[in-house]
Amino acid sequence: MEILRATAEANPNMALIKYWGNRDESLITPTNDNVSVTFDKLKTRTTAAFSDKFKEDEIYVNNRKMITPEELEKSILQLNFLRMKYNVSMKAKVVSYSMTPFAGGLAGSAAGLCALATAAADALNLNLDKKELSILSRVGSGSASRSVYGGFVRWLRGDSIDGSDSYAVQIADENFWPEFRIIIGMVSSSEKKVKSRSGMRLSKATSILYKSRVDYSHSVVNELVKAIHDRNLPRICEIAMRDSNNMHAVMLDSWPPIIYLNDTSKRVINAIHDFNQSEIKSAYTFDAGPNPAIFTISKYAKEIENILKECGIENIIAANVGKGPAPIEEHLIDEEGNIKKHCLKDGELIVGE
Ligand code: 2P0
Repeated sequence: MEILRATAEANPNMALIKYWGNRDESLITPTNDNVSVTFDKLKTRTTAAFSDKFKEDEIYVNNRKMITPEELEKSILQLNFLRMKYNVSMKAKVVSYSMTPFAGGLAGSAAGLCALATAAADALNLNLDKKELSILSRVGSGSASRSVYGGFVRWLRGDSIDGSDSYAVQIADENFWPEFRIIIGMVSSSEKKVKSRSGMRLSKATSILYKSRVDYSHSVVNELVKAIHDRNLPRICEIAMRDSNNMHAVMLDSWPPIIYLNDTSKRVINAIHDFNQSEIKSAYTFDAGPNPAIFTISKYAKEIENILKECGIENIIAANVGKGPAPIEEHLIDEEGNIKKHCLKDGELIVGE
């Protein structure tokens, strides 16, 4: 029986204006437009194979079969959406290798669900345009909708009830600002206690500040887009820091409160403000975890790395602006549908027979 397969790699992204809550959680349509930059480290490679001989969907991530409903949820939601929308009946086998630490608040699901959407659409020859690919990525994981583009990206919240106008558009491509850097400090790679999706739900339902966050982000998003076009680092950084602080204030204002920042995160916030004293040259931002990501430009990158070290962070990843998803010839599933051996060696994915 025939097997249709394709492989893609996708990069993660880091938000400058965050997504934190949905208009409709089943469709993953955000309450506010949000903006990110795609970066060129911690990518995910995924092979998707479809065949009538597969009896059920099987998902493998980093050489481990996903078993629990929680582990399977995002991929299965995406595959079911794809089957319904594009009239496909075949089950899928998915093999994915994520070079992102699992659920450490490091946008791992963005690269993962964008790579799956890209590979699955290619395997089925759907010829999706970027808008359709962004929507398919979105229903797996909201932030994945932004990884369909390299460079700086805006995810439109849209207004329709079916989610058809909620997708990503590119603000500037990956070559627009070669000096821009994203420097990530790995404070923790352990599983986060409150998953983003349930945290967002709780904030939207209980935070008194939530509505003002939505109004505020709406009021500032066009200015951020302009600041990116102008390569206005101080303005970009101020908006990004204030948005991160605003989101974490909403998290703390949720009931019961959600706290992702730890003492190291707070040391980084203070150290960056010290570094920015005479002029804003960098910005911290935190997702649903304690790991800081610092936006800056190349001439300050070494100083930023030293600041993170002084804050007690040893594991630092310095990334450039990255590109959108790309097809890969080297599959993780062979022609018969068997998983090929694969592992990471010196930062490269080695694939055997
Ligand atoms: C973001 N985050 O804009 C925000 C900021 C976390 C904080 O998108 O439901 O990976 O975990 O798959 O899209 C994290 O959530 O969603 C996220 P889930 P996603 O990047």
